[in-house]
Amino acid sequence: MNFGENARAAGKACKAIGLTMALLLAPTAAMAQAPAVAPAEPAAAAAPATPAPVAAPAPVAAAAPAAASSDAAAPAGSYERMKPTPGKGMPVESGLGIQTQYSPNGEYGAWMHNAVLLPIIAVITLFVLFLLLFVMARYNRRANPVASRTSHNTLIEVVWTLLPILILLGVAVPSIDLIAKQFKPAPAKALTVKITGNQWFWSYTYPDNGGFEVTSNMLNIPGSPVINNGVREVGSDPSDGPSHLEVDNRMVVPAGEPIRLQITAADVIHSFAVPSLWFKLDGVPGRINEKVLFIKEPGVYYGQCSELCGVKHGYMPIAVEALPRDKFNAWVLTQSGGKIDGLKAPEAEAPAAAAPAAAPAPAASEPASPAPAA
Ligand SMILES: [Cu+2]
Repeated sequence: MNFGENARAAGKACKAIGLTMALLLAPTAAMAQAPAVAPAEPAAAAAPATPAPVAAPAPVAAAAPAAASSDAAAPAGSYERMKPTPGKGMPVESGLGIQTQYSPNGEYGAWMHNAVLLPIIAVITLFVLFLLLFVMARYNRRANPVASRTSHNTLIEVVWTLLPILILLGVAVPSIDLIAKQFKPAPAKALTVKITGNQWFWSYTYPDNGGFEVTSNMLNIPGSPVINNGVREVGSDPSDGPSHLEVDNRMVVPAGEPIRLQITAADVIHSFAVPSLWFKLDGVPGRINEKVLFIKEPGVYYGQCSELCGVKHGYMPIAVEALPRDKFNAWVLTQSGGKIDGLKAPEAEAPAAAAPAAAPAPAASEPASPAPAA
């Protein structure tokens, strides 16, 4: 039995090594990036909560000059609130398992869950079940009156030592690889969005685009008690997604490029989580956590605060609207104080030319006090 205990110890040691490596790798990668944070926001006059009617018609007018100046790509360059695709980026009726993934890490993680972990655990469970039943049937007192006194078998002891090691290694390699990928810092040119969790809503700041801030509240549900005063009811706009998940002002980001998300909180710990984008990171007061978000294709993706944060914890959903770059730029220009001059994306050339056109509206670099939204 010595050998059996060794096997178990080896298994545990292997797991411990895997965990230790993971723990060592992850934070270093995250920390390496941390200090760069807190881009002194120009205290942009955040006029988000007030324009309740989601400014659906306004964008057209505001975006028009930008579209005109960015020459050829003009027609596609105006912003319109995106209507979500049913079943995409949201939970589905009687759904089981992981939501369909729309990021490279998400696809990797889902593959690991579906093709590595589930089969391994299924085989092990069935094997152990078979052994239990076999022993019960074959070695009960009636079937096997004279018990064997064998206590050692070298072959079987070697097998049950090596096999768990190999299985754990097989799990550890893709697992550590995935963790390393998840915490790979964003490229220097990536767009930055700062996310703040509040009791009980989210705010999104765009330091690269003039520092404006968007406040995001859950829409009220018809026939239910009012959750957020002054916010319209879900379904009152054709672009609304599911109740409990849809918000008045979404976090709008470009699709197909890495985005640096910096997450913090104003009061208690919140957690920014969007299952279909393989993204979950805590927002901790006084700290900034950072991770890269990459969304493969345009769409609306829903999530929820995932850290118990008070009575309305269940009423602070997350809606991420991923748009093609030109439409994202058009959206930026619909925001009071929104600018595109600091554009870091590869397609930066065209919008850079458009920047002067954008500048005249707000007062250049400083806080746009003459809130044009109202
Ligand atoms: Cu919360």
